[in-house]
Formats: sequence, C-alpha cells, structure tokens
Amino acid sequence: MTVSRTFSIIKPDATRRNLTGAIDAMLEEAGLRIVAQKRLRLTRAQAEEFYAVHKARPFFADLVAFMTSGPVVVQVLEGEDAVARNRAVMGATDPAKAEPGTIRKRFGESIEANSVHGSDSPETAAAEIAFFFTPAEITG
Ligand code: FUP
Repeated sequence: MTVSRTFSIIKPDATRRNLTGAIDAMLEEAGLRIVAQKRLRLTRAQAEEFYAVHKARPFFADLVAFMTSGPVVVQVLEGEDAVARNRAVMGATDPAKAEPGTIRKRFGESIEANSVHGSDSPETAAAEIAFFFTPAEITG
C-alpha cells in the first residue's frame, strides 16, 4: 500500500452555497484524509500563477475572475493513490459529463463553476501543495 498526497480546492461556487462540509464528507468517504486545510481568498496574482498552464486558453480571464470571486478552501489530501482517488470522486471537468455519485455531478454548476479542483499528477500535486503550504502545516 502506497500512501500519497494530492492537492484540492473547494471553489467559490461551493463555499458560496455552504457546501464545504458536504464536499469534504465525500472526499473522506472516498478514503482520503484531510491533512492540511485553510480557507482564503485568492489574489488575482495567485490565481494567475496557479492556472498559468491555461494562460493561452480562451477561458483563462473568466477562470481567474471566478476563482477570485469568493473564498476557497485549499487542502492537502492523503490516501492510497491519492491523485487518482481524488480525480475519481471529483468526476469529469464538465459536471454535465460527470458520473453519478461524483462531487461535480452532485454540486457542479458549470464547466467553470465545477466546485472542486484536484491535481492531475503526483508531480503537479507536489508543486500545488508547495504553492499553499509549508511542510510544518501538513500533519497526518
Ligand atoms: P480539471 O483538471 O478537471 O480541473 O480540468 P482542466 O485542468 O482541464 O481545467 C481547469 C479549470 O479550467 C477547470 F476546472 C475549469 C476551467 N475550464 C473552463 O472554465 N472552461 C473550459 O472549457 C475548461 C476548463
């Protein structure tokens, strides 16, 4: 059994609807442990840097505006095969295409306001965790 970590964001559409507990319950039921967590409002600079890989995409400006439109909860999740496990419970990027029982199917409003972010690889997870947390802030 290999325990690993991934990075998660509960997005502004979900904090606005008071869904942080419901979403975290689904993550925990999926076998993930929240080993670091904080609620904050992303600055424009932070959102632009976090989503820099999407800079050239047509949706970039809207995505940055959305991600800075309200509070988010950033968190580190730990579990067996954490990246894949989190992606599975999140569901597809577009909530309309997400599988039943997933977070995005249940709560997502649109492809942009899709309630959660999750790292897409272990390498990305390490970089995204370091973007928001120091090692001392993470404890299993
Ligand atoms: P995901 O890894 O499932 O979050 O999806 P992507 O990395 O492809 O996209 C990152 C974020 O960009 C999505 F969560 C929402 C936003 N996005 C849009 O707003 N419009 C699109 O057409 C695609 C993505």
